[in-house]
Amino acid sequence: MRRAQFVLVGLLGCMAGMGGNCTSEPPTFGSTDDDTTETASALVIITEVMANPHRVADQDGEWFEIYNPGTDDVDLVGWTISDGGGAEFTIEDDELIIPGGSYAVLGVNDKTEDNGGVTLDFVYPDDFTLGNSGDSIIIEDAGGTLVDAVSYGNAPDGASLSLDPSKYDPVANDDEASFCATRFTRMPGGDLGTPGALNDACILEASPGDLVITEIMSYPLAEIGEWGKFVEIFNTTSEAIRLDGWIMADGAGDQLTFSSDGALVVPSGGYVVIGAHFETTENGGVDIDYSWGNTLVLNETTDTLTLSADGTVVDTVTYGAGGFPAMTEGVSLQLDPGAIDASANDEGANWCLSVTEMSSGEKGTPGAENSSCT
Ligand SMILES: [Ca+2]
Ligand SMILES: [Ca+2]
Ligand SMILES: [Ca+2]
Ligand SMILES: [Ca+2]
Repeated sequence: MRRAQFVLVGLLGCMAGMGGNCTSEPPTFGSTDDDTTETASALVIITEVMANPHRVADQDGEWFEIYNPGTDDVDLVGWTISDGGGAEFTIEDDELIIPGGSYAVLGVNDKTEDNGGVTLDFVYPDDFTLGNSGDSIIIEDAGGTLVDAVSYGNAPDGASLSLDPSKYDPVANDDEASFCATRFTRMPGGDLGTPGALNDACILEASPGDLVITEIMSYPLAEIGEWGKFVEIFNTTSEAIRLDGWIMADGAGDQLTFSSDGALVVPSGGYVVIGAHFETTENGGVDIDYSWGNTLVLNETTDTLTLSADGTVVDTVTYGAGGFPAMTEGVSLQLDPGAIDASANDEGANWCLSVTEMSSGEKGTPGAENSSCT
C-alpha cells in the first residue's frame, strides 16, 4: 500500500514575522494523491521538516520530526526511511521507541553547538539530505508498509515546515493547507522551529470572547509609577490558549505581539497577568506572566485595550469613559465576576474599583478572582 504524498510549493515567500497564513500561493498536489488509501491509524506521522536552516549549515542543521498520535509505544527498530534522492537508512542498532503522544526528532548532526540547538533522538547518515527546493520523506515499517510520506516544494529559509497542531492526523497532513513555516518559536540557534515539541499554530483560531480583559491597573501609586501597570486576562474556553502571535494594542495604536516560545499560556478558566515590568521590587510586588516593557503605555485615566489574534478582535475595553468608574491612584479597575464576557465588559456598570489590598498598599487581585462589584 502506498500512501498519498502531497507537494508543498510557494512557501519561500512565506516567512514567519510577515504575518498571515502560509498558503497564499496554493500548492500543487502530486498526481499520485489518492486519499482513498488513507486511514487514521498511522503509527507515526511526519509533523515538521527543517530542510533549509539559515543560521547553521544544511549538513548540520537538517532534521525532521515525527509524532506518535496513539497511546501505545511505537518501536521503530527495523523501519526504513528514504528521501526523494534515493538515500535511505534503516533504524537498526539505535533503539528508537516513541511513547504515545510524543515526538522523535531525527537529524543529521547531534552536536547542538553546530545544529542550531536541536536535541536529536536519532542521528541519520549524512547522505540522507533534505533538499531546499523540493524533496520527500518516506517512512516504511519493518514489513515494508508505508507509514507516512511527505513531499514538499520549496522549503522556507530559516524556518521549518510545520504541521498545524489541529491537523495531527495522517489524512489531514496530506493537505497542503495544513502546513506553514513555523511562525513564532525560535530554537536556541535562532531559526524558527519546534523540534520535539508541539508545533506553532499556522493560523490563530480565536473567537470574540475566548479571552476577556478582567482587571486593569493603569494608575499605580506615584512612587511605583509606570512599571506598576498591569492587565489581567481570563480564558473563558475549555482549552488552554497559547498567546504567541496574539496582539494587545492600546488606544494610541501601539501593539504588543506576544512572543514566548510557547511559554505564555492562559489556562482554561484561568488567568494571565501582563504588565510593564517583571521585577516585583519595581512593579509593586505583582507577579506578572509577561512583560510589555516599553511597548505599551497605558493612559492612567482613559484608554482602549484591544486583544486580537490574526485579525480577530477577541476583546476590547475602553476604560475611563461611558459610565466607567473614575480611575483612582493605586487602585485597579476590576470586572464583576458575574460579567466575564467580552460584551459585558464594555459596560462601565460591570466594573468597579478593587478593594483587596496588595503588599505595596495598592489594591487589586492580579491573577486571582475579582471581588463582587455589587
Ligand atoms: Ca537542505
Ligand atoms: Ca514540533
Ligand atoms: Ca469587550
Ligand atoms: Ca483579578
